[in-house]
Amino acid sequence: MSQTTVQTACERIAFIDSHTAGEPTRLILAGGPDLGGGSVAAQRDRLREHDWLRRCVIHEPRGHEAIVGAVLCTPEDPQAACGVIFINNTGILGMCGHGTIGVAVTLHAMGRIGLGRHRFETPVGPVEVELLSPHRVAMENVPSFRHRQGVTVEVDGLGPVTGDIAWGGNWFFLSPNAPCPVAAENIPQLLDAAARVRRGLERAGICGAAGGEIDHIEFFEHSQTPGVDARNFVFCPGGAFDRSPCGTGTSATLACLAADGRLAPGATWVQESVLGGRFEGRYRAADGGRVIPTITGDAYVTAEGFLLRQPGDPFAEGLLQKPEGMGR
Ligand code: PYC
Repeated sequence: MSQTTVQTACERIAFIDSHTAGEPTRLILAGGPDLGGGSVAAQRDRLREHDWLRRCVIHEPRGHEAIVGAVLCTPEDPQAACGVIFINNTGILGMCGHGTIGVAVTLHAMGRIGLGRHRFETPVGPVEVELLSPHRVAMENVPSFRHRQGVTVEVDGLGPVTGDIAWGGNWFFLSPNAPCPVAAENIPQLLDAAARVRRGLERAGICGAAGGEIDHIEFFEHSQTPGVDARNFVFCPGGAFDRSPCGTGTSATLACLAADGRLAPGATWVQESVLGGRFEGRYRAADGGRVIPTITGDAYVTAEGFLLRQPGDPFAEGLLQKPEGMGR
């Protein structure tokens, strides 16, 4: 067989890609900056100082706006299987549910973890995963809660839009008031509406607890599909939409359902994405009205290799088609 690898000098970043219910995760294994040791939160801060890695692996031409990256790092807790820092096209994510499922399936495909229970350390706390099969993962998320119920925001072109504000590892505004059905053919309209809602929240100074920026907007509706409770559309911070039902968004949904007394602890909620991928969610009650959500979903590895940075490449740190934060 002829030589098929690049022979000239390049910096190499080792990665494995996966998708979880259609939403991509790019696990970065080697080739990034030295993050030192300590807590994963401290390593996250160091990663932020070396933002070239995020820009290189997420932005075009090596990535695209829907990719969530997961930078593998050393956990502080010796019991944890790994540390992981999630990144996207705007910066560093607190948590990422579909990404956690993707990382678990990828580490298993690499032979680094077996079936069964494992702990991953994230900057916002430890997350427990249970690998139920080589593809199916139940992920126990960080404590989630509803912060405010029935908040109405004035939105350009849409008028008043009402929703709940909840934490599921990221801040969400969850609303049943989409201007059109939550359906694949309406994705352009849903993207536009969600971006407007986000701007409306910013303009009105509406935040999560402790001033947390509400950077995810979720529209939802009841599903007509037997065995599915709801269908959602999740708008992500950088202007992309989540192809999956969104693990942190489903966690925020569970927190709202629990607060309304509409879902009992341990009962299953089937959440479908605008593209038809499904997660199963359930929760157990925690202190202070919080819930501990468990999100179960399937992931599959899709590619492995090296991202290359050849000397002289003007886009070695990615191509910003639009200034960061302008995707909405
Ligand atoms: O699954 O939590 C999630 C997520 C956040 C952003 C994209 N996916």
